[in-house]
Order: sequence, then structure tokens, then C-alpha cells
Amino acid sequence: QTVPNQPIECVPTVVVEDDRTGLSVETLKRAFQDNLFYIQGKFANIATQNDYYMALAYTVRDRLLRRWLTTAETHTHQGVRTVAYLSAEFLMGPHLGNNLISLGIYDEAKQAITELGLDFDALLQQEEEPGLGNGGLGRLAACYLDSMASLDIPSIGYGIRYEFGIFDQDIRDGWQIESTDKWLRYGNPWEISRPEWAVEVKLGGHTERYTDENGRNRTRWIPHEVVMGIPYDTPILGYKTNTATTLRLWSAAAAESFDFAAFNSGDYFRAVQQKTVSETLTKVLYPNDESAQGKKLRLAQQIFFVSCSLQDMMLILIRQGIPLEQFHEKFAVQLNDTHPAIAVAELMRLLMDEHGIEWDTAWRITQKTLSYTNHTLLPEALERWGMGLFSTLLPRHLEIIYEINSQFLDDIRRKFPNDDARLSRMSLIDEAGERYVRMAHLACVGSHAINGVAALHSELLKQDVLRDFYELYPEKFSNKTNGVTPRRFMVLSNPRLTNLITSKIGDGWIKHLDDLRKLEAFVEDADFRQQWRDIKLAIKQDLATYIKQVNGIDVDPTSLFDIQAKRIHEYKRQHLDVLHIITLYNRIKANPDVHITPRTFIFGGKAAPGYFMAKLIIKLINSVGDVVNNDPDVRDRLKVVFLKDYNVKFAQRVYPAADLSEQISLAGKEASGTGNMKFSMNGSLTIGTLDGANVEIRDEVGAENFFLFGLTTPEVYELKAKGYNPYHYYESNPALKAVIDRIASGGFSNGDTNLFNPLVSTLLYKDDYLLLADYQSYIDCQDRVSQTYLDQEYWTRLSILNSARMGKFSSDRSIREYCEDIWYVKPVAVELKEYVQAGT
Ligand code: B1H
Repeated sequence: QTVPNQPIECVPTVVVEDDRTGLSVETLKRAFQDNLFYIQGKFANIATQNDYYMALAYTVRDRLLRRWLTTAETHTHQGVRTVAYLSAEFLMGPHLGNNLISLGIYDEAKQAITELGLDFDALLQQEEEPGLGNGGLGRLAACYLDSMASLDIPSIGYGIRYEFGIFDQDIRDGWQIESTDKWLRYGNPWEISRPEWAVEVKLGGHTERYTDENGRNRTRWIPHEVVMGIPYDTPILGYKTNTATTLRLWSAAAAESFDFAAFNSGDYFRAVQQKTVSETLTKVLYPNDESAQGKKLRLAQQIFFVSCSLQDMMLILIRQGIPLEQFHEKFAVQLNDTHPAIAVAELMRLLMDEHGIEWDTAWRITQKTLSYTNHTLLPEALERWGMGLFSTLLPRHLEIIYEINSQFLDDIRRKFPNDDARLSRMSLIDEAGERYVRMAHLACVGSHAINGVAALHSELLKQDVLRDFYELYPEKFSNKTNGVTPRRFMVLSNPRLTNLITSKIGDGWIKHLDDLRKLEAFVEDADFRQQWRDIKLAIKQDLATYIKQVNGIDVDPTSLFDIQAKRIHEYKRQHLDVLHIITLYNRIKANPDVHITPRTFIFGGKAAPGYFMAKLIIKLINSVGDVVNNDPDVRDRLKVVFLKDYNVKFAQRVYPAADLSEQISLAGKEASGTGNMKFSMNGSLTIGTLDGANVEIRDEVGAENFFLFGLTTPEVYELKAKGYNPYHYYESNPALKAVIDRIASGGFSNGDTNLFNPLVSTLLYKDDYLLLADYQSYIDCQDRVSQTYLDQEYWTRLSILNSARMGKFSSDRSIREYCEDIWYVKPVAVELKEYVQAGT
């Protein structure tokens, strides 16, 4: 058999500026028509909107390929260290518009498509986004890929090619209804499969000792099952640079040669059944944002993509003849939370069992290679795996973890003699009751660097969840405050604001977001403020049109657009926002002529399908909306809108339309938040607690330009320590009591007092997230917001200052910090070689 992936000598036959590389309007048009015919196989008269989208997508992809292949070649030849970002989630959002921006041909493409008589925006909207993540954690990974490519950092994202991403959300009778996300239905023009680089992953079975040819004692793993991982590659082009890196996602398939015995013995059925087991592995994303479920299939997904990725990195070195003892010099592997933390044991196993490297060397390589980002303090999100499940699926990894643990505990004993409590707190194995493997502990021990995602969060990690680890290895800890990419969340999503900003300060800010500070010079320019306001109004008008179409609700674009868009979770306190709405409603009911600043309350976000309280909060929002929106006493001054199916594509339309961004989690609960940054960059003001990155946003924009309310983290701890009694707040605050009573008495459920009882009684008798404690402070702050909005000139000043001072929150800044402090990776310039003329 010939080797299919053997490179063959070939003369490049693609000509500079031909139909696959040319960037002019004319070549784009020709390429589009060519792709419609030769790739989609359609005449224009029967082509669908999707055919047009695909033809344009292929036109763009062709233009990425030279940069992509040249980048890979450059990085290989220079032998540089590469960042491997391991994440179970990559929430990429639509590729087409973003790639046009990065290539710098957005306007040319728009002109080409328009001249062909097609609706360019409709083609962009046609793209079904790859929703391969839950929320902030997955979107952060996507922003980091963008920034790494834009900064010319050699990098690769490794993850899972879920066949079904995060579910689609519909709302029926006010309730969330989930349906499967069939994002691959009409094909994915952005990926290229690389079956020739498939690898095998073992699962289950048992281990054996043996003596190798050099007389050394070794271990071999006899699996119960072998699954094949097929890589699918998507190019990630940096903004206006030649660097195009790779997102490599693994799809599971049956290992053909496995269970041949069953085939040969005629057990055809069992052999084929094996195939379906393998293929369920990457079927679906677990939709439980911030809650670990302990399901076997989830652990199988984790070892699957981690093993595929580490094997892939090793193959890259082996192909170049680089010894694996240099693994850590060639790769910096970042663990995006503990979902890939099994990498600690898997890297050890591969180095020792598969490549014959000794324990001590393997351990040194592992620690120098890996680093770990923690994204949450919530106890329910900290991953631990039951021993039974773990040993059944990963018998060899468990042995390795036991050995790591035994050396680790010896280390602690040396540094903290006679401290058994510390040993059991820190052990990789939780032995309090049923035994569990603690993944965060494994990640901490196996990494040389550990970081949180905002200053407050990193401090709380050191004081609280990872305190013992900080005492043992203080040098490993640092903070890396999150950031977001201004390419997608300003340039692409807010072209009007982008053009205005660029007309004043040039376009340097897109790569150097600190340059936005130059806008401060225009705050006192009344014309500029007018333009700024006109743009915000036009964007709000667009969203109002959308809301009318989808929700059938009329909203006033001049009203204050007050938006909370994020996953639905009790700690994020969407229901605190609802308590405010009802407070205003009660004021109107008490006196219909009361002065009210008109507001449109907009919510978006998905609830985990098994999270009853979150789903009930969605129902409450919609129920309150039904009453408020239709009560004649309200006189359209308040509107409540729940936007269904909030995803990246839709988020891009929402951030620019906000006047007020709700960042109201209980202090100490939101690790960072990133939506807070996206809103503020687009000129929204923030009402928020001192939580996550809000703290730093407020520091940057100035306390006078930020609506702060609520308890601080130390106050939260103190209140809980002395015994928190929510009922006391209810009893002693008449406005609050009236709000709760209106819900409890069926005021939003046609008299049904049962429907919202779980919510009401949780608030009155438990209230873990201290809504009642923060209620009055929130309402007072919202009253200040309403007052401030009446002075539009003043409000606009604040809006401009918010954008102007957001430079810190570019993901470029975050990535530079990771490169300097954790990865030790430097930029590499990619130069495009001239193509040879065809036929020469
Ligand atoms: C964040 C998660 C998360 N933190 C478990 N943790 C998941 C945990 O499917 N799971 O099992 C999925 C997601 N996500 C978020 O990360 C934080 O809540 C945000 O505050 C933060 O901004 C974001 C990025 O760091």
C-alpha cells in the first residue's frame, strides 16, 4: 500500500492575484460565481440562500489557505515553542464576517455581493454558528485564539468536534424548550478533515507489568475499547497579519481494526455495534454551565480529546525527528479549567508507557509543559470523579495518579510535618466518604503555573479554594484578567461606532485598544456626542425592529435599553433584575402618574436543561413581561422582553444596543465575566457589584462613571458567618415585601400561587445569593440610573468615557501576559512567498 500522506514534489500552479487569491471586487465576484457552480453545483436560478453563503464562504476560505499553510510551514521550520490551548469548549461564533474583517476585504466582499444583486447581510446571517461551548469559558477560548493569531503567536486550539453543540432554545408559554443544534446539517465550509492524522485512544480494560528488551520494568494497558480520533482543522486568521493558526477539533470514530476477532468469528452485529459506541463519544456538548455532573461519557470525552491532542503534538515532533525529552521546549499546554486536567496523567502515561521515558524525566517534562486556568469558585462546578467510574474507564491513569499523589503527599509531609488535616485536604483523592479523584488538585500539582481570570478571583483562589496549594507553591500563582477581542465585538458587530471612532482617531485602536483613550479628547465636542447618540439610537432601532418581528412586542427605541444577557444562573441573579421591574410596576400601580424613566428590560440566555430554578426564572421573566407589557396603566413606559436563543451571532447585535449593562452577580461568585467588557466597549454603562472583572472595569472607567451597588465579598462572608436571615429583610422593607407578595399571590401567574413558590420560598428562607440583602441598594442605584438617563448629554459623556477607557480588556493584553509569565512564547512573523507563475 502506498503511504497516502507522503508529500510529493509539486510546482505551485496558483498565480498571484488569481481567482483564488485576488482581493479585488472583480476577482471576488468571479470566484463567487465559480464556487457556486463548481462547489455547490448550482445554476443561479435554483441556488438557495445557503448555496450563496457557501459560495462566499469558500471564496473566503481560498484566500486563507496560502496564509494558513505558510504559517504552519514557518512555525515548523523555525522550531519555535507553540501554545496548545486545550479546551472542551470553543464558542467560535460565525466565521464569515470575522474572516472578511481579518483579511481586510469586508467592504470589497460586500460590494461584490451587492453588485451581483444579492443581500450581503442576509448571507452573513445565513451562517449557522458552531455553538461548541456553553458561555464565557468557551467564548474566552475563541477570543484567545483570535488574539494569539493576531499577535503572531505560534498556537493551536485543541478541542472536541461535537456533532451537536449547545441546544437551540425556544420559548413556549414562557418556558424554555430545548432542541438539538444540527449545525453541521448543511455542511461546514470552514473545516478540513485530516483522516490521515487520525490517532487511537484506549478506554477501559486493565494493566499488566512486563520487562522490556532492556530489562526494565514497564506497564502496558490492555484496553476494553479503542476509539479513533479524526482531526478537523479550521483556520484562524489573525487581524491584518499573515499568521493563520489552527483550531483542531477531534471527532470520534470506530477503530476499524479493533474487535476484528468479532468480525472473523462471524459476530458481525457486535462488531458494528462497537462502532455506534465510539461514535456517541463526540455526539453532544454537555450543556451544564458551571456544574459538574460526574457522567461517564463526559470523562470519556475529556480523555478522548486530551489523548488525541497530546499524541498529535508528539507526532508533530516525531515527524521532525525531535526527541520527546524536548516536549516542554516545543509546547506550552494551557488547561482551560479542569476539563482537560487528565492531561497530567495522560502526558505521563504517553511519555513512560508508550515512549519509554523514566518517571522523573517524564514528571519534569509534564510540569514544565502544563499550566492551569481556574474559572470558577462555585463548589458545584469543581470536577471530581467517583473512583468506581474512574478506575473502570482509566485504570492506568489511576495508577499514575496514585503514584503522583504518594510523592506529592511526601512533599507536603516534609514541608508541613504532623499536619494530617492538611494531607487529607490536599490529597488528589477525596477520602471523606465515597472516594473521588479531585481534578483541580491534579491540575495544580501537574502544572508550573496556576491562574485565576480576574484580580478578585485570583485573590479568592489563594485565600479560599486553593489556599493550601498557594501555601505550598506560592510561586505558581498569578492573575490573568480576561479580555475579549475588539475585532469581533466592536469592528464586526458595531460597524457604525467603529467608523465614527476611526474617523476621529484612526484605526490603530483595533490592534492597540489602549488607543481608545484618544477619544477622551472628544468628550466635550457636542457634534461628536450627537453622532455618538445618533448611532446608539439607530442600533436600538434595529433591535426594536427585530423584537417586533420575533417577540411581537413594540418597544420605544428612545427608552433606556437595560440588558442582561448571559447564561441563566441563580448566582448571576437575573431574578434581582426582575425584582426591580416589579418594584417599578408597583409604583405605577400605586400611582399611575408617577414619574418613570421609560425602560426596556431585555433578557437573553439559556438555562441548563436540568436546572429547574433557572428555567423557572425564565418563566418568571416572561410572565412578568406578559403582565407589564399589557397593563394600560403602564402606558408603554416599561417593556420586558426575553430574547430567545441567545448565542454569539445574536450577542453581536445585542451588545451595541445597550444603554445599561446588568452585571449584578453576588460579590465573590462571578469569576470574571466577559459580557461586562463587551457591553462597556460599545458604550454601555454598567450597573454592577464589586465582583469579577467589574472591579477592574470600574477602576479603569472611574468610579463616577459606573453604577455600583451591593455588598462586597468580605461583607458577604461576614453576613453569612453571623447568620443570614432573608426573611428579616422581607419583613422590614415594605417595597420589597410588596414585590415578593405580588409574585407569591399569583400576580404574574393568573392567581396560581404554586407556580413561583419554589422561587419565592428559596428567596425568603434560603437566599444563598443574598438577593434580599442587596435589594435596597440595587433599587437605589437603579433610581440613580433613571435620573442620570434623563440628562442625555451627561449620559453620552459617560458612554464615551466607558468605551474610551476599555483598552485593558482587549484579549490581546491578556495573551501578552500569558506569553510573558506562563508560556514563554514569542511572536513569529510569517512571510508570504511569491507564487510561481503557472507553467514555469
Ligand atoms: C466559567 C465555567 C464552566 N467558569 C463548567 N466555569 C462547565 C464550568 O460544562 N461545564 O462543566 C462549563 C463552564 N464557566 C466562566 O468562565 C465564569 O463563570 C465567568 O465568570 C468567566 O468570565 C468565564 C471565562 O473565564
